[in-house]
Amino acid sequence: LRTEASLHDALKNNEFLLYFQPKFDLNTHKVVGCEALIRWQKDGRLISPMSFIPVAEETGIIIPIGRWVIEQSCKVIREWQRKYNYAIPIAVNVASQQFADASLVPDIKQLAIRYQISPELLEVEITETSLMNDVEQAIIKLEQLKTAGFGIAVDDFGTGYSSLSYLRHLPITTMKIDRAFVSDLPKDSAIASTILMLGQQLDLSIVAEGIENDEQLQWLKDNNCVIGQGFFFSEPLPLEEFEQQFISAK
Ligand code: G
Ligand code: G
Ligand code: MN
Ligand code: NA
Repeated sequence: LRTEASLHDALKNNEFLLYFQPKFDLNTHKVVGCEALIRWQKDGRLISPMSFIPVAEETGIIIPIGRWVIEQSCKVIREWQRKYNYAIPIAVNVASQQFADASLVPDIKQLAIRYQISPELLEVEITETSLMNDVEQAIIKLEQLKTAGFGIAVDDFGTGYSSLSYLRHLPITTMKIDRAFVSDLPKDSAIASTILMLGQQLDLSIVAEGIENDEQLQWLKDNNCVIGQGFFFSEPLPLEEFEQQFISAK
């Protein structure tokens, strides 16, 4: 049952885990980062975040769950440095309500200090829609995160209703092209081209999501998109598999 009580128990009983999806340099095919994606392991089955994140948001339990995701990611960053001398940024998804909560910025800063990780190695992914809920507050909060050195990505870009004039004032470092627009490539490329041009004008790093085939990859390379993720390269993987495939083999 996806109720607040069952999510609370899941946290207490350590039933959540993170999968990691690599992000690649599209030209060199080197891993340049990864995205942490939560799963719920319940009675031997993996439950997708799509079926519990909405309930978690409605009930407010997304705050401790989101904090758990950030803490786990900090631990992994630290372990990769310790075990493999390996450092790539890990991106965590921050839900709308979690972004609005006053504890987010102090929590992230405190966790980065506790795990002794360099803040550039932690990136927050915030959907365009969450940012536009309250632009004035978003600017204040993003300034705090940026000043502290964390990476800031706008997730699912193109699906919300950004005011372009506000976008200019948001201290973001990365824009992620929503996979809906990547899946239209190469045939329908108007939106992807526009986002890429906008990102280049604003001097942002652009990540293409949901790359599934070589035609999409070719179009993105031809249009100067440098970073991407998607099933074409790798699905999200459990920690050990990510380490085996992308770290220990190096
Ligand atoms: O991993 P998957 O593709 O099944 O994710 C489905 C959705 O759940 C995506 O929109 C993704 O951003 C979201 N999601 C995955 N992990 C987290 C998380 O840790 N926190 C939040 N808020 N959303 C997540
Ligand atoms: O909303 P967000 O961008 O955080 O969503 C991440 C989700 O996208 C993850 O659940 C992941 O499983 C999914 N995903 C990652 N790569 C691909 C892909 O190439 N195709 C599809 N359909 N989904 C993908
Ligand atoms: Mn994301
Ligand atoms: Na996204």
